[in-house]
Amino acid sequence: QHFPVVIVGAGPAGLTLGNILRAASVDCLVLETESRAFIEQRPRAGVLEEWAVRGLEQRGLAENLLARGQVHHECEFRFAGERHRFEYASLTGQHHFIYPQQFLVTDLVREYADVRGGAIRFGVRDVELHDLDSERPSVSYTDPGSGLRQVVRADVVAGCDGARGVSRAALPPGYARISRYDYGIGWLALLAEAPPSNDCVVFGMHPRGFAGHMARSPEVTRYYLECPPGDDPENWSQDRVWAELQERLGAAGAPRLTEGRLIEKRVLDMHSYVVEPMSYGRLFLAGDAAHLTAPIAAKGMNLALHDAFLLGDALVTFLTKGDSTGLDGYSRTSLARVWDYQEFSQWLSEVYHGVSSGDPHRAGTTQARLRRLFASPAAARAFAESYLGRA
Ligand code: RFL
Repeated sequence: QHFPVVIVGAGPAGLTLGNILRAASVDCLVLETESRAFIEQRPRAGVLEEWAVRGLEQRGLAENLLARGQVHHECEFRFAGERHRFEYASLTGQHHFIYPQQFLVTDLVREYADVRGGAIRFGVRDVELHDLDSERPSVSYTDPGSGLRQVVRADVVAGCDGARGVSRAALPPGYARISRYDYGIGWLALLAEAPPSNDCVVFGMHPRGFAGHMARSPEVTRYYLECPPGDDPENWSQDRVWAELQERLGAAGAPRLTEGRLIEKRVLDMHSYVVEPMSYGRLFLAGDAAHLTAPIAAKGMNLALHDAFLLGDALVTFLTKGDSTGLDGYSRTSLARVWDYQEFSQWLSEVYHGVSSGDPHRAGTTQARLRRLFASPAAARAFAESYLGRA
C-alpha cells in the first residue's frame, strides 16, 4: 500500500492537515490508536484565537464552530478581593472563540472521512516509523481487526501524535535539540457539570494559589486550582474543591460560583518542551508532538492548528508542484510562533503564581504587573496582543 502522506494521530493537528490535503486531492492515510468515539469525546482545550478560527474558515472547516462557538471579548482578573475586567477585543479588534476541543475534532473527522473521503484507521497498535531519511519512508502498524502487521509506504510522514506519541521518539538520538521548562507547579484540572458562573474567563490570583474559571458550554465549566506538582487528585474531594474555588475566586461583588458534579479531576504538572528542528528527512512533526505548551495561556490547540495550516499548504505545493520551499521553511516559521507563545506563557505564569509563591518579593512584582495592565494603555495593548496571538 502506498499513500503520498501518512499522518500519525487524529488530533486537531492531524485531522486539519488531512482535510487540507484532501481539499487539494492529495491522498493520505490517518492512523489513530484510539477509537473514533473516544476522540470525539475527549475533553481538553476550548479556547481558539481569532486567526486560528479564520484559518479554519478559509479552509471550509469552521461552519459549526462559527454557528455554535461563543465569542469572548474580555476576561476578568480577581486579586486582593477585587474584580478587574479586561476588555481585550476593543484593543486588538480580535476575539476568542470558545468551542470544546472534542467538538472541533468531531467536525474535523466527519469532514475528513465522511465528506472529503479521506482514509483513516482507528485503534491501530504498535505504530513504527521506518526509513525516514530516504525518499520512501514507511509506517507499520498492527491492524486491530485482523491482528496482522501492515506496512504503508509514503512520500512524507506527518507526526501528529501528541505529547505521548512515537513520532518524536523516531528522531535519531542527538539529532534535535529538545529544550524543556518545568514550572514546578501543578494544576488540578477540573470539569464541572455546572453552568459558567461568569460571562467570561476568570483568573484568580490568591495567596492560597491560582484558580481559573473557563466556560466550555452552557452546561459544563472548566476550573483549575493550583496544587503541588504530583498531587493525588484523590486528595481533592468534591467539598474541598468547591470550598477552595469559592475562596480563591471570591471577590467583592462577585456572585458565588454555581457548583455541580465534577466529571474530570486530574493533576497536570506544568511543563513545556520544544523540539528543534521539527523535521527530519521525510518526517515532519506538528502540534504537541513537536512542542508542548503548559495550558497556562491556552495556546496548545492554537499552535497545533498553526502547524497544520503551514504544513498542509507546504505539502500540497511540494506534492503537486514539486516545490519544497514551504517544507524547507516549515520548522523555522512554526517555531517563531511557538517561542513567542512559550515566552508569554512564562510571563503569565508569574502573574498567576507570584502571589501564592510564598515569596513576598515575587508577590510584589506580580501585583505591579497586574496594576500596570490597568494603569498603562501601552501595557494593556501589549498584553492583549499576546493573549490573542498576533494574526
Ligand atoms: P493531540 O490532540 O494529543 O492528538 C494526538 C493524537 O494522536 C493519537 N496518538 C497516536 N496515534 C497513532 N499512533 C500513536 N503511536 C499515537 N499516540 C498517540 C492520540 O490518541 C491523539 O488522538 O495532539 P495535537 O493534534 O497536536 O493537538 C494538541 C492539543 O490537543 C493540545 O495542545 C491542547 O489540548 C492543549 N490544551 C489547550 N490548548 C489550547 O489551545 N487552549 C486550551 O484552553 C487548552 N486547554 C489543553 C487544555 C490540554 C489539556 N490536557 C489534558 C493535555 C486543557 C487540558 C486539560
